Amino acid sequence: MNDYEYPLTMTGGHTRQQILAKMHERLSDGRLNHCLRVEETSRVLAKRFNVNVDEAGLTGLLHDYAKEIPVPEYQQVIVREGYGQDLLQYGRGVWHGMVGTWFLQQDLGISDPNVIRAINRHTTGHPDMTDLDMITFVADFIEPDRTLPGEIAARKAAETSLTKATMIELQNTLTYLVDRGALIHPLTFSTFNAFTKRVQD
Ligand code: DGI
Ligand code: FE
Ligand code: FE
Repeated sequence: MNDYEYPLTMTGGHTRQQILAKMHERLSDGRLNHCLRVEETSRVLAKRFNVNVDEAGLTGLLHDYAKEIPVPEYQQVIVREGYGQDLLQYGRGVWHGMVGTWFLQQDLGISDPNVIRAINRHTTGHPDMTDLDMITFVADFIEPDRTLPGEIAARKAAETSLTKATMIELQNTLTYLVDRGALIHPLTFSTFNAFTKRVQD
């Protein structure tokens, strides 16, 4: 079991035990364990690519905090907090990143801008993703329980390049969404285009 403590300035003053208790209220055991694996993987990637290990670890731990919040609660927040009507057509798959941070701020007072940004961007990506953003994005995809061919290829790429690993994940996600006939968020497309150029540079 991981037992990393994070600076209280980053956690809204909460200890690890308090954060885990709150996560337990919001998440199934399976998803909570996924979060713990993403935390671990994020810390490994942060050391490998010289990114702040506390920021990466805490982001990994909290990235899916809002994944199981009921749909009507999301719909209320999207309307009331001015996220825009357009976002309502997507589902929790898209909402739990960009709207999920609202719940993190409410429940735990998490406001570290780098942590919030990386969680906001962890599902769709963003054309301007930072190394921390890419670490969260990639760790989510390559944590040890992920064993599909695309995930294995991304894990291999992440030994040397966050950009290449991110690109593999974007290709897999887009293919998956197209095959399912799902609505694709504009950020998913713009991130894919931006990374198509980034890997060429
Ligand atoms: O939360 P996780 O399952 O660990 O991983 P994630 O945050 O990357 O979410 C993946 C889900 O989000 C997966 O079901 C695909 C979905 N998704 C990603 N981009 C888009 C999307 N769904 C829609 N409809 N549109 C997108 O652009
Ligand atoms: Fe997620
Ligand atoms: Fe996840």
